[in-house]
Amino acid sequence: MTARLCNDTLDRLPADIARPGYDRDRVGMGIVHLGIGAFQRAHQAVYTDMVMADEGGDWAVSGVSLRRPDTRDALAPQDGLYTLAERSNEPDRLRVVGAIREVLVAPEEPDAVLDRLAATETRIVTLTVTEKGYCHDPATGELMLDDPGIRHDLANPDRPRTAIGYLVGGLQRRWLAALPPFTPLTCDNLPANGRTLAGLVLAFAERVDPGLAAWIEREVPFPSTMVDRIVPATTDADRSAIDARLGLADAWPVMTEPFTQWVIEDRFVAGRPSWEQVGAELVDDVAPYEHMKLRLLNGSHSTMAYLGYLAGYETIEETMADPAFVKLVGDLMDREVAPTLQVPPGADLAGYKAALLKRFANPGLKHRTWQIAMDGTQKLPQRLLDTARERLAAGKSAGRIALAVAGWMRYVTGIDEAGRPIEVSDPLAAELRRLADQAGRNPAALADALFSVKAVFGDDLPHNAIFRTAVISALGTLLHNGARAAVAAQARV
Ligand code: CS2
Repeated sequence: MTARLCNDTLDRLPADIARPGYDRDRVGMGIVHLGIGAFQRAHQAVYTDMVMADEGGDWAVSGVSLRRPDTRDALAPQDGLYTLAERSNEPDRLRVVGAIREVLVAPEEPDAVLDRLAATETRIVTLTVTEKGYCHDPATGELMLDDPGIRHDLANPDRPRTAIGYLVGGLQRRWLAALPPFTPLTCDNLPANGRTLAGLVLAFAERVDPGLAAWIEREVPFPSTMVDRIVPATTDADRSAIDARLGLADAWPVMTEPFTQWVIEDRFVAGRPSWEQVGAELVDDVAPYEHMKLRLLNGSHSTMAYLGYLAGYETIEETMADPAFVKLVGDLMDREVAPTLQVPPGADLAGYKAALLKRFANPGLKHRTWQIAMDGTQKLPQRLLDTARERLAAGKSAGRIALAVAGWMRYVTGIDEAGRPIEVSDPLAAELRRLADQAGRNPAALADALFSVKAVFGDDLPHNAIFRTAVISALGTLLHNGARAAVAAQARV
């Protein structure tokens, strides 16, 4: 049997594989990460690993799984080590990352997680819990007090289930012990993610203890961030390929692209790693970077996910091999999204868009359209609908966004163009299916039924006659002629 990757086998790695450039036993813990998964392991953990290699510092990470034990089960026998593979059309570039010191599984040991959050040495709490992990209304950004997780956490503060419950529980313990707070640092693709998180934490804390809420409001900064790196789910074929290169077994390597970007508002209450030394950008205001990334990258991703899936394409790369899709995405970026952006200082918008088209076509990534299609109700507002709102308010058209939204509507009916079931993964999947089944396949009826989901469309968009007409017309083409025809028709405009 192949030996496992771990501290004791690190020196057996082939020379071309990078490894932690510091003594892992000599760096202390400084960061707790909520929602440990592939994205954090390909992004924040790597920046922190590089900082510790450059200058040491007590920034090792305690990773927390809020739900499943699988990451802990994979990484604990490996002393937290795992391989990061950068894929492109060249051979994979591999490095073993050492920043993660332990993985806690919150449902099994809520006390241990709260203790970590309240520990003196914890100075930053990073989060990647995905959009739905914030228990907020995607259209308004407000805490959903009737969310079952939030209700549970308000009633059971010592064994929370949600990220918000843990953050407030940890801060409350520090407040009661007269310890300084930590800096919560959200790294999810939410609009104004730091400000949104602050609102959610304060709304929850207010119900726990108004004194605690006042302390948080006064003392705790919530920097916003823009995070960017494409990280598809690891497959068994990836595992075998990595094991063969390592000569060791790694139960959960992470696949990614060479590109990476992290823009962070520089507001920390108890220090931070020198992430700017290893490529992160520390700025005063993340908003322009966030709009550029969420609207261009993620907006295009969601467009390709729904329409590409319906057209029968399994991956983004396959979708990008279809010239009509390349044209649609290029036009969406150039003609509909870019005019809404305030370009960040020093950024080259044309270069950014061109790089995105190349990143999407990366042949090594095999990024599934189905994976990106997940949780559309949580993603559409910031990725596509805010752009549409701004355009409509300025008297401009939003036909490509309307087609993308129609693609989502067609997708959540749960039946593909060949009549096969689609496994729609979304917190509102059942509700969407019910609405779609009731409405039937009449484009106007189906569009109006789904427009009624306020958490996605708010009160305004469904009443915008121009947008509604454009969505109904695109949905009609999708239902009658299919996604390839609808995309080809849009490409001719
Ligand atoms: C993707 C993102 O799954 C998705 O919804 O759009 O995860 C995307 O790959 C990242 O935001 C890239 O930074």
